[in-house]
Amino acid sequence: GTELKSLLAEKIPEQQERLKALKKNYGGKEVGNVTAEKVIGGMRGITGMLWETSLLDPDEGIKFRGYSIPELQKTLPAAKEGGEPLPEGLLWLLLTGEVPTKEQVAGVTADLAARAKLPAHLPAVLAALPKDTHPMVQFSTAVLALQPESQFAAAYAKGVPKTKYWEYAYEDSMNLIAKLPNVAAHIYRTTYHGGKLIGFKQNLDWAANLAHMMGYEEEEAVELMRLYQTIHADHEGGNVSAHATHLVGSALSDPYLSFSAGLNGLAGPLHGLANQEVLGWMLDVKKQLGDNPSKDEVKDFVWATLKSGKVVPGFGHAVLRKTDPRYMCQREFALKHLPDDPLFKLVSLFYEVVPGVLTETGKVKNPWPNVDAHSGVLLQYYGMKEQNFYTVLFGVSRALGVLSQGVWSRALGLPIERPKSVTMGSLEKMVQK
Ligand code: FAM
Repeated sequence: GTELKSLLAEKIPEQQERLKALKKNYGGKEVGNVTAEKVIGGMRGITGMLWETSLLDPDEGIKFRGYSIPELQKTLPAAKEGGEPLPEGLLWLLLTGEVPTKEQVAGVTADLAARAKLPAHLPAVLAALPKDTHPMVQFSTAVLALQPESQFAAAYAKGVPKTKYWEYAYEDSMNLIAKLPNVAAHIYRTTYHGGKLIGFKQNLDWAANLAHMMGYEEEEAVELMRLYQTIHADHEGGNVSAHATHLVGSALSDPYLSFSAGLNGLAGPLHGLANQEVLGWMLDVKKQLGDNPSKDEVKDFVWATLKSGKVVPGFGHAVLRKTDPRYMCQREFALKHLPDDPLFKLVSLFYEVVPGVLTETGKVKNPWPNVDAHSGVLLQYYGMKEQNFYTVLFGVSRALGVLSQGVWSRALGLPIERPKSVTMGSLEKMVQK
């Protein structure tokens, strides 16, 4: 486990020098323009932040430290021959930019296991919430309930030098990432299975333990959890959960405070909650049109959704302009493990019908499916029917990306974020000049 931290410590000085040179030699260079439409339209396409762990190309999709999802599946160590990547290996890659060996991944698994124990007060905090509290609210509350153990907050209060911030951000991030499977499983078992908790199992990898503590032991379900935790880990810096985590962290709020902020953004129906919304929408289709509706029936249903002023969950994206590779790898998994599943057939039917309708609206910039269009169907197949829990699994994974970047943001000394806002009056003056 300490091998990861020392490799990271080796990498930081050269990147600090690189950023200093970039600022000194090219600081005054323009990188794109800002129009009134971008100011009004949610800063779409404005280049305005640094994010090292991943980069999103509108056509290629996500690259994690330069690796696509198929490349990760080929390159990262797996639990079994030809199996899905171990998320611990992705964590190593996101933090260091290097692909770890199987032994190095095992070291991270052991290090996280040693940090996984929850503090005694956590169950009582969650038990105090109303019974039907949404799992994402429970999850964000739990992360804040873990904040008293923040080493970053304690070190800052003691006045440690800036140059050491990244070390405390690293310790907090590893402690938090280690505890998330436990927290998620605790929420799942108390919310849906009468509070019958299943204990942490030594020498299981991080994702396998998450599945185990939730009550899923089937090898294929564990393989799905490894894939799921890998593909949701990061999606560059501008999406709401990454950006919120980044923004709050830039004020030197510790990793617990900033990740809780990121989770609150992930809980939005236009962002991470869409995976829950997709399942709800699919069950509506099934209820109304039965198990194998015709293309025309689905088309009418999609139009009805649009006419009622609702979005079609699981389709579209603010950056992507092609089908999300995170959708495609889930499709591969389904073709391999559950080719005849009725809900998978329905997802495939939506893939044939929905983009055409969204294109017909003339306003949707990306009519193709995103990661959320497929994820719930896979979880359902292995028995995880509680769709209101799905975004918690998304959040557990997203911690790998946003907390790794948080360590780097502190190491690079990125300043507090403070973009300029305008009133419509001042904007009118600017554009009417
Ligand atoms: N269904 C209906 N309308 C859609 C749509 C969809 N799937 N995607 C975009 N539009 C509409 C959008 O609402 C806007 O309409 P108005 O002008 O009437 O407001 C218009 O098309 C232009 O929007 P856009 O530029 O194409 O998309 P945005 O960049 O504004 O928004 C999304 C991107 C993802 C928020 C949008 O595609 C959406 O609402 N999708 C459905 C919800 C969803 O699946 N979110 C999950 C995204 C996923 F990547 C994640 O974060 N987990």
